[in-house]
Formats: sequence, C-alpha cells, structure tokens
Amino acid sequence: MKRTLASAAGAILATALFAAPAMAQGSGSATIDAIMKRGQLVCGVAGLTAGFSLPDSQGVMRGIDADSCRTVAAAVLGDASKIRFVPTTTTNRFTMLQSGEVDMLYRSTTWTLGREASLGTEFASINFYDGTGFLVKTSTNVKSVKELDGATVCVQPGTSTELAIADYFRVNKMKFTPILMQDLSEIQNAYLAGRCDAYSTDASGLASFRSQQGAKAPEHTLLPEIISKEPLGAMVRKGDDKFFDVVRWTYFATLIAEENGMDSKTIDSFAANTVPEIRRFLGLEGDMGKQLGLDNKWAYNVIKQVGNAAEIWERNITPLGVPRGINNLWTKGGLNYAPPMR
Ligand SMILES: N[C@@H](CCC(=O)N[C@@H](CS)C(=O)NCC(=O)O)C(=O)O
Repeated sequence: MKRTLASAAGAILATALFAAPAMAQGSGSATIDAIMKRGQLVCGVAGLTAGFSLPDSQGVMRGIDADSCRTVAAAVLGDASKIRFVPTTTTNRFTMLQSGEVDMLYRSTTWTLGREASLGTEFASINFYDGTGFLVKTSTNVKSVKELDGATVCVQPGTSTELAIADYFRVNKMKFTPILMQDLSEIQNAYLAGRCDAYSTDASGLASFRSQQGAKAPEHTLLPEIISKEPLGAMVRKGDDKFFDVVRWTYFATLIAEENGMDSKTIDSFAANTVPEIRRFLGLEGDMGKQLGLDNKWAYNVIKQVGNAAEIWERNITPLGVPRGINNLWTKGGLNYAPPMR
C-alpha cells in the first residue's frame, strides 16, 4: 500500500514536472516557441550538394532539402523566407541537432534504427527514397560492384554509406579498403585524382557530383547495383511531439496537394472548390491548422510559397537527370502515400 502510494505520488510529480514546461509555453512545443520567438526557422543542411542544398550565384540556398526546410518555415511562420540555413557535415549534424544549434535537419540523412534509438532524435518524414551507389571512372571499364573485390572506396565518415558497403562486401565475401575523408571536396578530389577505385555515397549524391562535372560527366559511370535502402528525411529531436507532427504533416501536405492537382500556380483557383479534403487543406473548414497549433492557412502557405512535392522534385532533382521513380506518388507507382487530412 505504502509503495503504491509512493509510486502514485511519484507518477503525479513526474507528470507535473513533465507538463510544467509545456504549460508555461504558448504552443506546447519548445521548438515552435523558439522558432516563433526568433521569427526564423534554423534548418541544418549540407550546403554543398547540387540538387539538395547549394547556394546559387545570389547566395540563395537551392535544392530539395533547402525547399523542404522552407515548407516548414511556411507552415510555422507563414513565410518560407523566414529561415536560416546552417551548413552541417556528415559527422557534426547529429550533435548540431541534439545541442539545439539547429531546429531540425534536412540533410540527406538516412533513417535508420540506430539513429532513432540511440541519438535522442527521430525522423518525421522521408523527402527522398535513395540507395547507396558506386561511381567509377568509365575508363576502368568496371561494369559491376562485383568487380570491386579488393578495391579502395572513397566514402565520408559518419555515414550510413560506410555501414552499407561493409555489409554488402561481407555478404559477397569481398574485401575493400575505405578511404575516409570528411571534407566533400577533398574526397571528390581524391576520387578524381585516382586515389580510390570508386566513390560511394547515396546515388542521388553521385548524380549530383556527376552533373557538376559538366562536359566531363561521361568520364564517370554509376554502377548498376544500388546496394542499400537510404530513406532520406527530416530529423528532429525527440520529446517535442508537436513539432514532430508539424514537420511530418507539412511533408504530407506537399503530397496531398499533388494528389489533388494543387500547385503553387493553381492553388488560388481552388478557393471555391467543394471537395471536403481540399476545403480542409485550404483552411476553409475543419481547423486542421489549429489542431497542429498553426494557422489554418498553413498548408496553403506551404504550397503557394514553395510548391507541391512534384514541383519541388522537378525544380531541384530533375535537372540532375534523376527520374522520380519510387519517389512518385503511390498512385503513380511510387512510395509516397499520405494519410488523409481529416
Ligand atoms: N545518407 C547517408 C549519406 C549522407 C551523405 O554522405 N551525404 C553526402 C552526399 S549525398 C553529402 O551530404 N555530402 C556533402 C557534405 O558532406 O557536405 C547518411 O545519412 O549517412
């Protein structure tokens, strides 16, 4: 009896302690409160990868990760431009998120069990279904990863690529020597200079690198094997469910808009539409935004200012020559499937 009372008291105290900070804050989300207070979303990106996040000649960050960050700024602040991009590396990205230096990451980061179970972080969305690939010099005439037994492979440390290659070579009873380099240009130059037989990272990253070679792109061949699943997405800190919901549903909003044929150019023409999900999407009924702790125009702002999932893909990834494939909507043979907005 005594023990029961004590543990009940403990539970009440724990609840009170847990609930106290949330009650003291406006939105119930420490992250959203911080974003609102500074009037800016701080989003961690790579900052060096064409198609993902790379500043253009005007210094504006471009890419699917940059735009995915912008969707969250549009949802939370009603303004996609209220954002600060913070470059992160493959190794410091997790501590930058854990320490609160960034609110979230959209940084070609693969969702894995380890990263969710042991880092105090979790994944709210997948904005790119990718896989590990290998790039070799066309002149080597290597046609398959199976020919890479004993090869040296350039790979960035702290990546899931490292682990995927180790698994693949082990399964296939092959050996390789990793050449680990943190700095992107250093590793790419090492590969170009012939210091490794292959360069491995997400196939999208290889397509991005190859496209940056311009006229010399044909000198590099992407081998046909994609040896792992690399679902890349938004990473947030655990313990802030409201912000998690916002990031997740902001991504779903870009899919639902595409499903319904709404894009940045056409969305205003849906104002008089009578389809219930479209009306809820536009904030005309249902208080979807309010339920998330946002303005009811949140999803409208996302699409009007940044675009739907197809627009974001076509703007950023199509120029790399990467077909949408499994990144299409489920209705077009892809994996992108959003739950109902109701
Ligand atoms: N998805 C993998 C690999 C991430 C990765 O290495 N990305 C590369 C290429 S897509 C990158 O961002 N390089 C740019 C940089 O390091 O600044 C992971 O999460 O570990």
